[in-house]
Amino acid sequence: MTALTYASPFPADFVFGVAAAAAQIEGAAFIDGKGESIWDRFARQPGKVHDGDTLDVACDHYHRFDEDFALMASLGVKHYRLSLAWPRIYPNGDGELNPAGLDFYHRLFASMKRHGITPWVTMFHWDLPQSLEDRGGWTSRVTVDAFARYADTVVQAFAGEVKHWITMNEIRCFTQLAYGYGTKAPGRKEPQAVVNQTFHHALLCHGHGVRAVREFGGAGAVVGLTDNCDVCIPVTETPADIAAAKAWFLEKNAHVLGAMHAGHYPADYLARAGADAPEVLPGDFELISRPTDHLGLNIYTGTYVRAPKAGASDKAWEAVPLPANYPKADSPWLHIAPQCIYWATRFCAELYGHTSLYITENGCGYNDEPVVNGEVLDLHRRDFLRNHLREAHRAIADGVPLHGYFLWSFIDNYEWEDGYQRRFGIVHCDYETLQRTPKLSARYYADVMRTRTIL
Ligand code: PNW
Repeated sequence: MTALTYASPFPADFVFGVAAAAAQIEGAAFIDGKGESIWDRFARQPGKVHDGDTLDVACDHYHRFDEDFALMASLGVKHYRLSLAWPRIYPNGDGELNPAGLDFYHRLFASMKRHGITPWVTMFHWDLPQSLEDRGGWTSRVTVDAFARYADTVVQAFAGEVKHWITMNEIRCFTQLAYGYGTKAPGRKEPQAVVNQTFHHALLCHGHGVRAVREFGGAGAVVGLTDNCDVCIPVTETPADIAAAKAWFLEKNAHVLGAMHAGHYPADYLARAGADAPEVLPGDFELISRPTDHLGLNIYTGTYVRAPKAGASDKAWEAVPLPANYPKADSPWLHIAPQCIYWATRFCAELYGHTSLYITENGCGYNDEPVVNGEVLDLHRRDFLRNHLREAHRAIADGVPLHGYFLWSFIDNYEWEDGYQRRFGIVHCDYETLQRTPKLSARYYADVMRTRTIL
């Protein structure tokens, strides 16, 4: 292989795609037998979601997927990461199967095929069936057993249509943020011991997802987790700051990536957790640490880290607080730090030996992006993409096994507790008319995908 230089195109087999998730775009929340999800319930509780926005209609992708895939194809999109709505397939999480749910996805995959788009399918992207939450949700092993059955069902049903599987999306968001901080559905504020147990159950479900693909996925099926690892960036790219960032990365990601890699919870994680450590049953880690084919990373931002001044601290690292005027998107957590792409992928390869990495999400959310004379001039998003793609390119040039990039998101959608006000799409959605209008960033990304070059 000839070396990649600053101006070279991305490698010929590098995957460019776009991403979305069922609950955020499908709508049809109570149609054709779909059961209630924890987000359907949470959105109706006063004060939980911006403006009380619900998922009932969203982008109405349920009825408009053909139009959406035609638009994707016209932009040259060849890979689309989507998720399956568990409550569409098992309205109560377990028990009775809803054949109309499977039919919907068969029709959707057929449309993708007609439009020349390859599906990358996430089994679980946060829309837990409410019935399972009523029985303990992620705090209970009932959910693990139900997920095992659901994973078997979907892999068997779609083995002919889907070859790229992702088990879970962002474990931290539906455990720590949902059962600890309470900002995401179901909005519980449990003690850390309970939260740690929800992490453990999510890891078990990931293992069941891998098992299901190995058993039923058929020839050529591949599977991995999508993690939103905590990301750090060395303040200066000097050996001392890089070593500090690496130590920080190991510590912050010990309970998901570290545990999966080691085949047990790392000793320093157990020491920090103390009495709050999760309960582990015999056989759990055989499932959790089953080998995968790839690791997906959702990367949006990062923490700056440096080596402490000599004698200043007994820690190996020091986090650097951001000044108040540091640039950010409208999502309050989304500080703009493009090197997050480079360092997250590089550390995953170096620390855990991953040989096939994908950015399964990267993007930015803004509030006011009006259509003016038929255009949304989102130069801010064009810049964001450009700068982050540059860091993906740099990672590849440095030998990091980064094989693809999925932009979040194809279309503006339901941004969870921020409702519809926060727009992440390269396609604008008018929530009254449901009209789709590609933004300037869509034209930009189309040109990048076509030329495989950062323009
Ligand atoms: C991801 N954070 O969520 C999700 O996978 C998507 O469903 C979501 O729409 C997208 O990113 C944009 O938010 C995140 O606090 C939520 O750092 C929160 C954080 C990161 C990602």
